[in-house]
Amino acid sequence: MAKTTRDPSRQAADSKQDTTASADPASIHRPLLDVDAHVTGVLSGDRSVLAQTITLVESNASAHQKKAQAVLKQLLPHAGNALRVGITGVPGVGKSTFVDALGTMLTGQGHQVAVLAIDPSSSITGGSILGDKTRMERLACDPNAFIRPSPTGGALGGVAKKSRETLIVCEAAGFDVVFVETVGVGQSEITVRSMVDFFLLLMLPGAGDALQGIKRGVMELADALVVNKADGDNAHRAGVAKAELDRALPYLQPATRGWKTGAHTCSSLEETGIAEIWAVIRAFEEKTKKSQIFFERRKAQSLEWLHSMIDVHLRADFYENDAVRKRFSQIEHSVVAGDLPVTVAIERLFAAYRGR
Ligand SMILES: Nc1nc2c(ncn2[C@@H]2O[C@H](COP(=O)(O)OP(=O)(O)OP(=O)(O)O)[C@@H](O)[C@H]2O)c(=O)[nH]1
Ligand SMILES: [Mg+2]
Repeated sequence: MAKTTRDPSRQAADSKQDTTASADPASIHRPLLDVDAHVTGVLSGDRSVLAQTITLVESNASAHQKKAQAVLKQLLPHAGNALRVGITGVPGVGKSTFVDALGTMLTGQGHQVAVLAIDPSSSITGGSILGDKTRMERLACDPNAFIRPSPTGGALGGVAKKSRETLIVCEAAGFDVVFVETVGVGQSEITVRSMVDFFLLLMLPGAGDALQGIKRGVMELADALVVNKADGDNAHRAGVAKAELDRALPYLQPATRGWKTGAHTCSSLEETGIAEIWAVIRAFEEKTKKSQIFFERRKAQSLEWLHSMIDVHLRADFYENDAVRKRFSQIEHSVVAGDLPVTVAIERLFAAYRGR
């Protein structure tokens, strides 16, 4: 269990500045939670506290971030026990339908399933197209499942930071399988790859164009290539696409040392091939745990996270620096006008940043 030592001075400060509740409409009539209440609530699997804790973790307000860090620090020793599975693929390939089908199968077997979404567009538009609960109808009302749409706001790095922290919170709450869904349109696949154990690329059936403009690099991130919608008129085309992938796979770099990425077909709608894909995921887990590669990857991911967070913090610190901001537009102007070489501009900006 979590330590229950209380820090009255911090609690007082927190309650004074805390506006978490107003950010979450559902919590308007809820009392504010202190750090211990967040920790014990999450550890006991209380869904309402879980949702409030994720809201706290996602908040950008500095008072919330301080409190969130205190909560996360206590939750961390209880995290890490889930199998983390990333799902990517072009818009409409059936990611949510697939997760609904597989997730429902798993809760039926006694698993606790959490679904997180990383939506690269939310960092631009502030909207959240992924993790749409209506596309996961059964999981959305399954007591053994929890769906969290993508956090909004901030650059992809910021969204990913929040998602990683949300993952820790979900694991501490006892979820033993966590799916991370992201739309396959670029950088977000790499981000998700860096936070999951197994990465699955969903593809569309289509003879002759099995590669579907999906970059080789993305295919090389995947531990399984799955042709979805293998039903009705598409069943045959899905088989052809799989055969084509089978032929292409020997020429691709495998994503995980000691694991042969395979091609598979399934229908998320008719729920065929889903159990077989889960068997592949479990075989992967068993094999990579035995060879230690599973644990080595997790360690490498923690380090990668540390370094990417240093980047995020340094960037923010630089751009928010008063001296930098004061000089920024003038220097930008001079660079654009061709009056100032970029190298000199950098020297001046960093001199300002360092207070020289
Ligand atoms: N025939 C068939 N249709 C499917 C299958 N899986 C999904 N679909 C349909 O494809 C459409 C898109 O499915 P989603 O699960 O929302 O796809 P997605 O990849 O999550 O989409 P985004 O989140 O928008 O990127 C829906 O109309 C689904 O009903 C399948 O196995 N067979
Ligand atoms: Mg979706």
